[in-house]
Amino acid sequence: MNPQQLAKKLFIEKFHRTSTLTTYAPGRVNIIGEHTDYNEGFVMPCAINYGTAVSGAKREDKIFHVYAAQLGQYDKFRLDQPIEPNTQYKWTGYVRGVIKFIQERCPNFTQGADLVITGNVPLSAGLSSSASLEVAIGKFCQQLADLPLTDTDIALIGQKAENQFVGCQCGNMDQLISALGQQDHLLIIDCRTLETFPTPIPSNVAVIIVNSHIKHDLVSGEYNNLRRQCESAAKFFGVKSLRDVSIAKFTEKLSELTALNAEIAKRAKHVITENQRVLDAMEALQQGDLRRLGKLMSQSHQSMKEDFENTVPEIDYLVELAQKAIGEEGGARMTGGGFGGCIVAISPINKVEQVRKMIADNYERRTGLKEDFYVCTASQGVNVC
Ligand code: GAF
Repeated sequence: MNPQQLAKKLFIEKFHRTSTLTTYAPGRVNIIGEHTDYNEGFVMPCAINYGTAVSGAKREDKIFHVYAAQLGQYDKFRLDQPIEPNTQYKWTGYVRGVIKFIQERCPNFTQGADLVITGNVPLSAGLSSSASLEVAIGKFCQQLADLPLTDTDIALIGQKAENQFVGCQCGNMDQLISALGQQDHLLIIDCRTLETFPTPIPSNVAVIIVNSHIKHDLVSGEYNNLRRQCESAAKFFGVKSLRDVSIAKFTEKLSELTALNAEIAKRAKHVITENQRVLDAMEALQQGDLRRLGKLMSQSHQSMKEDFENTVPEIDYLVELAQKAIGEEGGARMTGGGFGGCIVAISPINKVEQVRKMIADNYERRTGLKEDFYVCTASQGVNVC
């Protein structure tokens, strides 16, 4: 049963009536362009065939009564009073935060509802389960009260909730791809202008995700700290964001910045070169040049490992194994915020079993952790079902 069907079924069981509205938003995997979104640069994610469903119906009052089925937990709050965090359960921040910032845009939104949330995005794996929840909730509210919000508005409200309500200073990639993803396409996003460039995934190519099972949690200080370091680097160059620093300019000023703060220089190097890699990867993909795409992915991983310093040994090992099995006809790298989570690999379809076997034969033996292996389909963004 998919999450949409399950959410509808659970709604009947928990609230003893039939739901009238169900929304679904996918998680994401990022092919290349890591930590570039909040530097107003470029990213290349696709929405995946795992997501979060919200199913519910209006109430007569102004109360939201929410059941999170995967956790067996409830939350209840009024929409006609200031929305405050519920510190008991972390997930409630994604729901309450989105509604709070919807109300900032649409102050008359006080329509109550009963709803059930469920999903199948692996949690704390760097596949954006939280962004998919924010976007699914945002779409649910938009439909519930016919609010004048586009899917892009919903994505940006989700990001704001995460920044200002939950406390993670994330960029806009995860929410935008969850809202705007396209079937069988990667989406290159200009995170400054919000322009999107859908690019078809060649039919002989598989997008593989491997979960390392090293848990990653973005609210933990590291992510916010990396973002602050990037902002300091932008200040050094006298620009609004690192998007505005060319590789030539960076090279010219590198020794000066390194003398000032070597760590910040390394962070900047990753972001500035990664932006260029996304643009090069777009070209490689359009030309069907998997070898070049693979090389760029591998450079991206090296850059995270050496300069952004957000990989962990288990992830490095998974990348090494996948790359060994794929050879030069594709590539592998860590995907998402870092410090654990998943790797993504682009491989010819006829090599998928080799990759699976290479990892199954070695990863657990070395790390004591059993990986999860997915071949994913690029999916449609948020929808009503
Ligand atoms: C996380 C964040 F939520 C994104 O905004 C992005 O910065 C990503 O890490 C790294 O590319 O998923």
